[in-house]
Amino acid sequence: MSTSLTSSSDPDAFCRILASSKSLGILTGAGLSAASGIETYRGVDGQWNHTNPFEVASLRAWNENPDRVWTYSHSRRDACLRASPNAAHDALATLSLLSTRKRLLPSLTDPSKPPLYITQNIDGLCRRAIDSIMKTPEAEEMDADEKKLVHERHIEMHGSMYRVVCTQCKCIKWTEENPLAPIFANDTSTRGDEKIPIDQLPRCGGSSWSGSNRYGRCGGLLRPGVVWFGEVPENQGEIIRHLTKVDVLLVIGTSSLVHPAASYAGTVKKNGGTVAVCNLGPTQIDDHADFVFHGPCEKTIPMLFKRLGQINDAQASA
Ligand code: BJW
Ligand code: ZN
Repeated sequence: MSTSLTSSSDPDAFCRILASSKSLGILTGAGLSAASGIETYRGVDGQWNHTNPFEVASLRAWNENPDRVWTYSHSRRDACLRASPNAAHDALATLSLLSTRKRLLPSLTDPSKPPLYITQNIDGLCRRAIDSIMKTPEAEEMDADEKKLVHERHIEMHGSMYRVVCTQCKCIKWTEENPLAPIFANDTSTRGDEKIPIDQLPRCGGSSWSGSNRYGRCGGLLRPGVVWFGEVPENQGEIIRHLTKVDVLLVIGTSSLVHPAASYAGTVKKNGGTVAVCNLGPTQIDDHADFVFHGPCEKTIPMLFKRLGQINDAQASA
């Protein structure tokens, strides 16, 4: 982004723009899950402060040291399985409901289409919040196609820690089984630098694999179904296709240091859209954003949506 704008932090001014959005996009990062107890990556309290990302989140690391990658992935996955969505996940998930969209986003070109929800997070907490809200009585007015769209327009661009991919037969499996291999049943912190033999790492067909060669049970080494540095993030075509139509982009809890997600705000600005950043503190893209709301997103997002509802209700009854 080349232009520098003077950003505003006026919630009412932003809510008026949000209320007139015809196509909303949401981009989230690790800060969204901080209040759920999941460590962010960067910053003083971040994962990369005590773990070298190139030892655990690159294809080279995987090829050289899959046990190190799995030990890291298991401990993060274990923490995420124990965590629950927080108030920011829940507030964003309400936009999956047709009734909420009609009230909060009355100008959407197609109210039956939920906002484009792109997350860099691999922790599944956004999806869990959406799944819970889709089980509430408010979701009953939505038909099967409308519910399907909610899932289609929720994109986990860096993959998911609940997905594993077999490096041999290439099968993809979604699982919340924990641990994925008996070796991780013991406290990993007590193992020190001891290497785990490759046949004790998660394998295709599970730990009781007994020699079949079948697809999905071939005994091959499983890898986490996440996107590492140097790999191409998922659904890029779809993201760019939708993003060019987005007129308001909410960028929540991301340092905006990792590409290509870091460039999405620029795409929206280039197309004349509005960008709002919600982050604990300053980020790379604040100078280019139209609105910046500093503070914990588990507070700012519910606050903005509450205000948006009040403004829309007042307008409707005027
Ligand atoms: C709160 C809060 C609260 C805290 N409320 N806020 C040089 C220039 C440009 C690009 C490159 C370059 N060198 C290499 C690249 C490419 C590279 C890249 O961008 N590197 C940069 C680091 C320089 N990118 C890639 O390799 C990507 N692939 C790629 O580019 O392919 C080429 C291609 C693209 C498109 C089309 C065709 C080709 C892949 C990136 C994969 C990232 N993977 C990871 C690891 C996941 C695996 C695992 O954990 O096991 O994904 S890295 C990590 O960073 C993770 C995250 O999704 C990602 C982004 O982090 P995020 O979410 O922003 O978190 P943080 O911690 O950085 O920030 C948290 C924020 O929250 C902070 O700002 C806090 O203030 C805030 N916060 N509490 C609100 N309560
Ligand atoms: Zn296999």
